[in-house]
Amino acid sequence: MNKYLEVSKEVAEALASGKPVIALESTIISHGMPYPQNVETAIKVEDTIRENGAVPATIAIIGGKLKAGLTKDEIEYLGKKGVEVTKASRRDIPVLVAQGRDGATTVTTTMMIAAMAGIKIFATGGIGGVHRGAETTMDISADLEELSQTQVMVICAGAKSILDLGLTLEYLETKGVPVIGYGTEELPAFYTRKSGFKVDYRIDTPEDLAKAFKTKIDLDLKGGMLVTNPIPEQYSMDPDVINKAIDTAIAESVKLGIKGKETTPFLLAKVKELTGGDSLASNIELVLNNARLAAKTGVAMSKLN
Ligand code: PSU
Ligand code: MN
Repeated sequence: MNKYLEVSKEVAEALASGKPVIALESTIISHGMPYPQNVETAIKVEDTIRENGAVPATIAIIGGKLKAGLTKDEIEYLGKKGVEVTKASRRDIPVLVAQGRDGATTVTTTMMIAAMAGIKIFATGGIGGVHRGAETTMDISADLEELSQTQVMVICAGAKSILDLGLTLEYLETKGVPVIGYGTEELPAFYTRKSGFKVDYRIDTPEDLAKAFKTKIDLDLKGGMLVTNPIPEQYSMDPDVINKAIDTAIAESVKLGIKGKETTPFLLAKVKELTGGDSLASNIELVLNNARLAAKTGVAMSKLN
């Protein structure tokens, strides 16, 4: 494994001395936002994690290496290349690594590489899930399988209603993944604080999040924990505006016959196009909010033994 894994000096030193480290994904950089906002946000997220007492480890596949901890130049490189970088899920790793290629890591592959490096907590925007119409397309994100087998806490703002949120929760229940609401009983839906669906448990402090996940690790229960952190009120969007955009985007993807790994990036780009700069601004703020919570939870976890 060490042959393929490359942990940056800063991240390796932090892990060796028991300092909290927070993993970050790179698909959000290459596929999630336009350049240069993607690079600016990625750097701002790293700074936010440092300001809150932890060390950031942005994860990607570069030149066939599984990297935990990127330089600013590497972040700039991924951000500039954008959607030309392969969106890398679990199935993509062997070929990309064998051929010395680049890959932008999704929630799935970020969890995998974080776990290989010994990182326990990962902050992002939104996760993949069960798509609407999955009863015929079988389009279910590999993120849900990864949450069921890899021991990393994922802190997100819920999932966008480009997905079937009810079916996504059912799938996570079947797979034994605890879904926590941070300060809420309701599953947030990324741009909005409400979805109409309940989470399994409400937890109100980073200390209690850390304790719950530490207990899962101590019990040797495989799989992760999904923490859903609602977007701050002042940045949340009008549900009617966002849901209308989502419905239009889905109708268009069906009409164009979009399939497989293209589905999520297509829907995300379309929703963004339809809602203009508002959704980008909200997206950036919710990621920063998740980074803050992840760093605080990491600090709390490093105090437990
Ligand atoms: N949902 C979002 N923003 C994202 C993604 C999903 O709101 O950036 C990205 C994440 O990297 C996630 C991936 O892991 O898309 C899921 O893709 P798929 O549905 O193809 O599994
Ligand atoms: Mn899919």
